[in-house]
Amino acid sequence: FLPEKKSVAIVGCPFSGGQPKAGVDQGPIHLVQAGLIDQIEGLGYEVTFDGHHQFEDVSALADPPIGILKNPRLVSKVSKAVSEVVKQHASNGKIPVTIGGDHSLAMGTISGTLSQYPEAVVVWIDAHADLNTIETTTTGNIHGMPVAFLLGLSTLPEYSWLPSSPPLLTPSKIVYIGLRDVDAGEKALLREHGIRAFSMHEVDRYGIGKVVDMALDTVNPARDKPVHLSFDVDALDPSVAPSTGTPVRGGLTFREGHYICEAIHETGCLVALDIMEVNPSLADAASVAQTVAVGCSLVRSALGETLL
Ligand code: Z70
Ligand code: MN
Ligand code: MN
Ligand code: MN
Repeated sequence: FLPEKKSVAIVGCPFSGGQPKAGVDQGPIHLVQAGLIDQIEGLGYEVTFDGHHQFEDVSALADPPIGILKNPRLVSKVSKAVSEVVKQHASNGKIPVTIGGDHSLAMGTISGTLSQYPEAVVVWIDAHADLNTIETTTTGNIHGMPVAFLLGLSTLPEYSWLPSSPPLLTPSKIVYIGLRDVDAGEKALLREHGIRAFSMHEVDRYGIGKVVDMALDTVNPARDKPVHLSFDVDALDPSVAPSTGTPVRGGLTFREGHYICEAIHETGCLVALDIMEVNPSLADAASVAQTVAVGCSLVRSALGETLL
C-alpha cells in the first residue's frame, strides 16, 4: 500500500469552528511560515502544497446549534471537503499531512484515509479522547467528538456523508496514547466498546517505548496495515507545547512525543498524518514560536528524520 515515491501533500486547514477559541485557524499558516515545506523537502520528499484550504464564509451559512452542538453544519461541510482532499492525495500515492486547525477536522482526514485504505488503523495522540457523542457532550464543542462520529456512535442527517452503518472506523482499529483529561461519559464509552487506550499512567509505568509497542500490537500486530497518525499537540505537556486551546498538565515530554512519531515512521506503515490544535494566539511570542517549532519537528520525525 505504500507509495513508491516519497511524496507528501500538505493539507492546510485554517479552521476553528469545532471549538470556541479564536486563533487555532492561524496554526497552519504559522507552521508553513516556519518553513515546514522546506523541512519536509529536506528529508527527500516531493511536497505538494496548493495553498491553505479555502473554507466557506461562515457568516453565509445559517448554522444554529443542533442540541448543544455548535457550528454543526459548518464543521460537517469543512470535514467533508477535507475528507475528499485527503482521499484524493492518498489515491495519488501521496502522504497527506493535514495541519490544523482544530481536531474536528480529523473526521475529514480519517474518513479520507479510510476511503482509500479501508484496512487502515488510527493512532490518536491526545490529552483528550475526543469521543463524546451528541448525548454525552457537555460543551457542544465538536472537536471533542470526532471519534464518536467516525465510529458511528453519533449520527445526524447533516453528517450523512460519513458512513455510520457500517462505520468506516471500528473500535478495534483505533488506539490512544497520552490521555489524561477524559470525561465520565467518554470513560464509559471506552469501556463499553473495548477501545484500547494508553493514558499518561501507562506512559509513566512502562515508558514510552513499551507503550508504543503495546499500542501497535493492539491495532497492527503484524505491522502490515496502513497507519493514520492523528496528533493533537495538547498531548504534549504545556511546558513543551504551550500554545494550544486546552493545555492539560502532566503531558508527554518533548522526547516522548517525538519518539511516538519516530516509532510510527519505523513501522513503514504511515499513510497519513495530522498535526492539530496549534493556536498561535494563545501565549506569548516565544511560546508560540516554540509550539510551532515542535509541530514542525513532530512532522519531520513522523516522516523519517533521525537523530543520527
Ligand atoms: C472535552 C469536550 C477537547 C481538545 C479539548 C474537551 C475536548 N472533552 N479536545 N481540547 N483538543 O469538550 O468534549
Ligand atoms: Mn484532540
Ligand atoms: Mn486534545
Ligand atoms: Mn477538558
